[in-house]
Amino acid sequence: MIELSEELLLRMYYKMNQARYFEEKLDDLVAKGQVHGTVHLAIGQEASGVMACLALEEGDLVSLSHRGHAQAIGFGLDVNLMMAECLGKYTGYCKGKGGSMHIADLENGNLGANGVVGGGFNLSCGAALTQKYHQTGKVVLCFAGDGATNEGSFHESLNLASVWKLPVVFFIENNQYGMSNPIENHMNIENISDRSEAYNMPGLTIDGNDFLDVYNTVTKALRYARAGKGPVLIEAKTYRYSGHSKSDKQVYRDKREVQEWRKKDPVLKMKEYLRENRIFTEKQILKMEEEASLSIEQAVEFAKKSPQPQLNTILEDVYA
Ligand SMILES: Cc1ncc(C[n+]2csc(CCOP(=O)(O)OP(=O)(O)O)c2C)c(N)n1
Ligand SMILES: [Mg+2]
Repeated sequence: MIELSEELLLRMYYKMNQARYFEEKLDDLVAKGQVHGTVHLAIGQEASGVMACLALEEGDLVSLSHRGHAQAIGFGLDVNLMMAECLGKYTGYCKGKGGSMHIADLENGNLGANGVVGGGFNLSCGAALTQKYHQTGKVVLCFAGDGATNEGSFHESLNLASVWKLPVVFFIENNQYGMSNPIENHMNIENISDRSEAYNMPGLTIDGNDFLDVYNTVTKALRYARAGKGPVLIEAKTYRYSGHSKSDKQVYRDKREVQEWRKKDPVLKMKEYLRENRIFTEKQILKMEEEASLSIEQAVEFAKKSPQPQLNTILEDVYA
């Protein structure tokens, strides 16, 4: 069991709430037609997204999935710049040209969210090879969904990462669906972590709604990879309450299933833990929630007031 300081626990709770509020707000803005392009919400997946990143050390790198807001918030991205990007504003991380699925910050080690399912595996291996070659002591945390582990890039990347003992942790958020397809329809195994056996690397399945399970497991995996022992595969079992993206009517699942998962809500579970262990007063808990909520209100203000990209910048930052 890893010791957690009060300061870290407060930061964890703040960030979990920030991720929840960010997405609830974004959902609102989508409904009002203020967001261009599609958006993938991870409401219900906050413990896996946020906590995995909080286990990282300064200078470590991350590659986000297309459902990456909670992951980005955990990694420490500025919610003002994230919200501006989602609203297509020039002050956003990619000057408003990328949107929700392309929030990247290369200078600070965020290799980017990725609209290509499974697109982060190879990028993460490349970045991990760089770390190994230059002996930086840094590790890459690679996020992806359950569906992405059926892509060829997953298998190619795990194979090479194992052969070359790359410092990378593959973190799979198994939210039980790939779009409208339940997991039992797209893979014939119980645990995705079993796939690690084919590549002779450690594979672990954890409760992705349990903040401590996520934080402790990722911390240990990062230590392993940092010590030069090679990659690790982690599967975090979790659930998304919202549809796959903004146009999803969710006819493929029973409402009762969503309600069952809501009983295991990661933010509420963390709150219960703080209460039961009497780590903080009710006032301190509430203060974290209020501050998180306020930061998102301010992010929306910032984004709304920000300018649109000018037409003459349309060819800037074009790579191909
Ligand atoms: C290469 C590729 N194939 C298909 C798609 C369309 N697509 C977008 S999200 C998605 C499902 C991905 O499922 P999963 O990896 O479980 O992630 P989740 O959406 O559940 O977070 C698909 C098929 C895509 N964006 N890229
Ligand atoms: Mg999925």
